[in-house]
This record gives sequence, C-alpha cells and structure tokens, in this order.
Amino acid sequence: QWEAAYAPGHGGMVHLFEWSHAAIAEECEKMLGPKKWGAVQVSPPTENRLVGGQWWERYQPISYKLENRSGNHQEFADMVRRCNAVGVRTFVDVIPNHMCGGGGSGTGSGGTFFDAGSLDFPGVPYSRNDMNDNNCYTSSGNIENYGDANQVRNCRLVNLIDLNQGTEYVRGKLVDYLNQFIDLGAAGFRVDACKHMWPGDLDVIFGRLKNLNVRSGFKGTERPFIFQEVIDQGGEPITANEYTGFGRVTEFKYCMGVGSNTNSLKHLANIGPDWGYLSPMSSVVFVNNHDNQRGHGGGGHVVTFEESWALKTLTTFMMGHDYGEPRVMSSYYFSDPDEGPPGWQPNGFNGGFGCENGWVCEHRWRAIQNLGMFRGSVFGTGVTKWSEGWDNQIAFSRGNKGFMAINGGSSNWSGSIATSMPDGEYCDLGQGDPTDGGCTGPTIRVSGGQAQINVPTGDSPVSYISVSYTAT
Ligand code: QV4
Ligand code: CA
Repeated sequence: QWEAAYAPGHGGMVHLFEWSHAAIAEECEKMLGPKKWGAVQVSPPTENRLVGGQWWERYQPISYKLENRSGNHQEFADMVRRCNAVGVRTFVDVIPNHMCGGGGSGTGSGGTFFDAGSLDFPGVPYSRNDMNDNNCYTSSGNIENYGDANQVRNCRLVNLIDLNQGTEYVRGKLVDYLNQFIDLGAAGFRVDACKHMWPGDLDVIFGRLKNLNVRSGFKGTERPFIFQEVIDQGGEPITANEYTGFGRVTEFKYCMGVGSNTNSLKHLANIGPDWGYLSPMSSVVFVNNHDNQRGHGGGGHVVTFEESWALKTLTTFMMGHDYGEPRVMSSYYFSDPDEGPPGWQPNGFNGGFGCENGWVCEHRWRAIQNLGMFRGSVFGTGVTKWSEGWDNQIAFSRGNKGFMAINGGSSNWSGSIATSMPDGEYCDLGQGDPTDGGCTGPTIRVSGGQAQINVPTGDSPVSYISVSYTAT
C-alpha cells in the first residue's frame, strides 16, 4: 500500500484544499489531466459537524454519508469518474480516529442527527461503547501529555470524541467507510491523525480494504495508496517508523529541512535518510500543508505561498528530486487562521498562472504547473549529474529522462551544464508549454552531455526538460 497507482506519464499529487467536487472534476479535465498530474487529494467528503464555517469543521465527522459543502454522493462519484478518465487519481482525506468535538447535539452537513453529549451517532451508527473514553485515564479525558503514548492514542485529541479501533464493530465500520471510496474509483487515502491510533489496529483495517476497482479502470491487483498523517519531529515516544509497515507516512521534517535551506539549495542534494528522515519508499513529502501554513499541527518555519519565490524553487526541487512521493499544497488566502474558504469556487483553468477571487492555486503557477509532466516522465530514474552554480543555483538530471536547473540567485543563470540527457532540443517546461512538436516558450539544447541553460530570476526561476517533450 506504498505505491500510487498513477497513470503512465503522470506524477505528483496536488491537495485542492476546500475545492468542491464539481470544481475538482473540471480542474482534472482542463488542467491536471492535460498537465499530467498524478492525483488530487480532496478535502474530507463525509458529513461533518457545522461549527461556523471554519475549514477545520470538516475534521469533525458525524456520519460516513457523502454530503457537505464540497458536494454530495453523486457529485463525488462524478468527480472521481471524470478525473480517472483523464488519468488523474483521487486520494480521499479520511478521519478514522474520531467523531466531532464533545458536547451538544444537532444535525450535520448531511442532515443526520447526532448527540455529542451522550456519544450517539445514529448515522453510522456508533454509541458510547464504540468510544475510547473508558481506556483514557487523564483527568480531562483529553490528551494532556504527548510523552505518554497510551493517552495520545486512547484519549481525546482536543476533545474530539475518540473511537476505539480495537473493537471488531468499529473496525468493520471503518473498513466500510474506506471501501465505499474504492467502490467509487478512488485510488488511495490521506489518513488523518494516525499518531492517535494504534499501529496494530491500522494494519488490520488497511489490510481488509478492497483492491482498486476494476470497473474504474484499475488492473484488479493494485492496492489503495495509503499515506498516514503522523507528525514526528522528534522528541516524542511515538515515531513515524511505527507506521511504515502498512503504508507511507507524511515526513514533516522535510518541511523544515527545505524551508531552512532556501538560501543554500546546494545542501539539499542528499535530503532523505541521511538527514534522519524516513526511507524514500515510506515517505510523502511536501513544502507546507493545510495545517502548518496556518500555524496548526507542528512547529518550525515553513515556506508557503506568502514567500512565493522560495515556494517555487523548493516545490520544483521537491518534484524533481527522487526522495519521497511529493504533494503540492493549493491554498486560498486568509487573514484569520480559522477562516473557511471563499464562498465561491476557483475560476476554471484557461492556461493562466493562478486563480482569482481569494484562491491562490499554487499548482497553476508558471514555475509549478508543468511539474506533473516532468515527474511522470522521469519515473524510475534517480538523481544524476548534480551540479551547483555560484549564486544559490543547482541543477541535476534524472538519468537519461530529464534535467532541471533551479536559480535561487539574484541574476540570470546561463551557461553550459553537464547532463545525462541525450542530445536534442527540448521544451523548457518551467518557461513555456509543449505544443505539438514545439513549445510556447524557450527551448534548451543538449549536445555531447551539456545542456545550454538560461534560467531567469524573477517570476519563474526554474527550467526543466524531459525526453517526452522535445521541440524540433
Ligand atoms: C477546543 C480545545 C479543547 C477543548 C474543546 C472544547 O482545544 O481543548 O476541550 O475546544 O470543546 C477544533 C478547534 C479546537 C477544539 C476542537 C474540538 O480548533 O479548538 O477544541 O475543534 O471542538 C483540525 C484543526 C483543529 C480542530 C480540528 C477539528 O487543526 O484545530 O479542532 O480540525 O475541527 C496534532 C495531531 C495531528 C493534527 C494536528 C492539528 O497529532 O493529527 O494536531 N492534524 C490533523 C489534521 C488537522 C485536524 C486534525 C488532525 C483533527 O491535519 O487539520 O485538526 O482531525 O499535531
Ligand atoms: Ca485515538
């Protein structure tokens, strides 16, 4: 459950945070498919508690019915089908650790009644016996000390009603919850709050999931791609390594690792296990995520869209380098960290380099939008011919399949750089788009193991080429 079943030539995932199912379906057809991104991570599609429109209310499940502000069951199914049709996989954000915050009662985003005081969720159904309260020994009932693995797993995370994944009944409900997405054609899961569940329970639950759906175009042997959210920045008894036996794990150290080297890109050459990180096969990597871009979930300096220049160089590096399975965050602007998304959806893709009306759309930026094509076309190769310029500039090849140059300096970087690419004239995917046999922007010529580069500084300080996108 470690390999993403990406379509051939596709690579990398984009987190379209808070996008509706209908808007994602359109983005797959107009942008992610043609640009050959591997997958989209979607916000939790299941019924949630209505707290006040904050983004985080979606992390408070009421039932496993597909209905909330992103859309309903039919819209979710339509999205997955249309994305698969253009070679883009869907990864679903799932929340098996808990239900909503304790206290009060009401109806969720799908109209289902719940009572969070008496721990009654008739929409599943779950009741008091399915919860962990009896296994938690803190006085508040919440997690009070991250130094005690038992309470981290059996007590409530910020008062969110904690499910007991140790019982057959709860396991069965969680397996059904995840299998419904596989039936609809989804290809994997971002699993929320795994630090707060016992690894042995997760192993059982993931092991019972169906293979990816043949009727959605999968081979019938592929397992769902599992990546688990475990924030391990050291210093706690629970480690990310406890979870790598049955899926990948989000490598949060990577955010700080790249974020603290924006002015010394050359140090990133061997990022990975040499830095004490998870093995390449076990990790999902990202420059920032929906939590740490707004001060939730883990400390340290992370680079976000607010530092657009650094985000472009680091995202290009992440998508080009061979360590970990990369995820690109696509955000909306906010001034209050609790603030929900704009009340409308992003404008449709028309070849431009962002979105309007409050959406950032990092994945559409000039420097970033063609990275899916690059990643998909260098699959199976490692980093070769690493080289460095004089002013925070790096370049490397991916065997004989691709080459990239990143200009973290303050002036153009031009010259002749060693590469393992074959001779040819290639479309510079960081500066323009491939057309039938050509390119809308500059090209890069490779001859005799040398690439002639001219990487600008400014809006798109990166150049990347692949054998799949020639220009002659
Ligand atoms: C508050 C107090 C509690 C108090 C309670 C009283 O904090 O101490 O007991 O009120 O009712 C929201 C509020 C939070 C509130 C809670 C329960 O922000 O103040 O508790 O609801 O009502 C997101 C947000 C949380 C939010 C949660 C549920 O980040 O703020 O809580 O959604 O709506 C750790 C974990 C890691 C986690 C990270 C944030 O190890 O797993 O914290 N990350 C994931 C998600 C994250 C999500 C959750 C987990 C929970 O990425 O987005 O939390 O699903 O590091
Ligand atoms: Ca728990």
